[in-house]
Amino acid sequence: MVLILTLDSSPRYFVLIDCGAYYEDGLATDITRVFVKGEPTELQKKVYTTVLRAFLNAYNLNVQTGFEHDSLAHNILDDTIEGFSFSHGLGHGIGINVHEAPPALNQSEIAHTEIKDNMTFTIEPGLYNPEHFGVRLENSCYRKDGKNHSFVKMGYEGKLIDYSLLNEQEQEWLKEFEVL
Ligand SMILES: [Mn+2]
Repeated sequence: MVLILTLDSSPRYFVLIDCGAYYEDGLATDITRVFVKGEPTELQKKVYTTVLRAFLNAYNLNVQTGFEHDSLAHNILDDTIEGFSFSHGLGHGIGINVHEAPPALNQSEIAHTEIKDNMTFTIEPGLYNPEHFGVRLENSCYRKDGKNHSFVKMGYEGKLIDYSLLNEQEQEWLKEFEVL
């Protein structure tokens, strides 16, 4: 488990928890959530909501390859918030190992392989400013009937969502995760 405390200029601490567990038969899981102590700043909400938008779009829009999923996320995250960048691939295959391929969700050659039914992988967009703070939201997912599904049913930190930044479609998609 990785637990990162990131300190804003005010006492509004971000906690990022990236963790997973192995099922008895040896299959891995991986999830990341971010929480805030106290009332978040507008910037914290903007960064969090932008990362959430990247997740919702990459998860729901019907594209076939990891390369296309990754590109969708970059379109939302790149050059959106000054000082913050999306500095890693959107996701990785997951199975007996926490990181394995195929599939791969990034800009590499192997990511041009089509994501097929029953493949399992993560979707984990993020935005980071090394001097300030970072947000990553990660779900373990699988492909079934040509659509992405999530093993993760955990919801999101409501205080950090700026609904005015989500369009109607994104608000609808979010309902799938409105659980504890
Ligand atoms: Mn991961």
